[in-house]
Amino acid sequence: MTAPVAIIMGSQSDWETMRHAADTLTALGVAHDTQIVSAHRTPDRLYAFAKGAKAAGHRIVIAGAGGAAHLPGMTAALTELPVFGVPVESKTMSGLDSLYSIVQMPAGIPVGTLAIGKAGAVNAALLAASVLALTDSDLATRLAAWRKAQTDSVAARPEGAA
Ligand code: RP5
Repeated sequence: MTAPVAIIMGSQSDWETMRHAADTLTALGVAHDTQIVSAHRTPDRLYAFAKGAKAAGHRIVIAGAGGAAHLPGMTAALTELPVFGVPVESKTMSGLDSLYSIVQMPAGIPVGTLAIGKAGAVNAALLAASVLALTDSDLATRLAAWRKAQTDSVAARPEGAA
């Protein structure tokens, strides 16, 4: 069976960020497929992936890219699947360029845009899991347990305080 979540990224250099999406999905028991698909360097690969993603059985696409980050928007233009965009932190502009490139979509082609960097990658995975959990009660149970463990891990007082 095809993985319900496809994680795509513009470059190998994005993996350091996007692996947090993959790790989070793994922790929740959500199968995912991970590919490098560049809007600029491999446009034919992008077209083939996005046009075929729904028929291939994917239900959600998480797309991470940095700089002039056209990957999430172009993917959303080519598929009806929900696309969550992760702005990868860039060296020159700390990811603000990535964020603006991804978040400022024209009306009609939505990209659900997350925070810059690791937090965005983790939250894209959690959002994907939340959507899938609407029709998967076992996943809903695992997601609730994940959230409870997170809550339980937060101390009432800061370590080192008097
Ligand atoms: C984007 O350009 C990628 O998403 C990456 O974040 C950025 C830099 O890519 P590399 O030059 O590191 O391959 O397309």
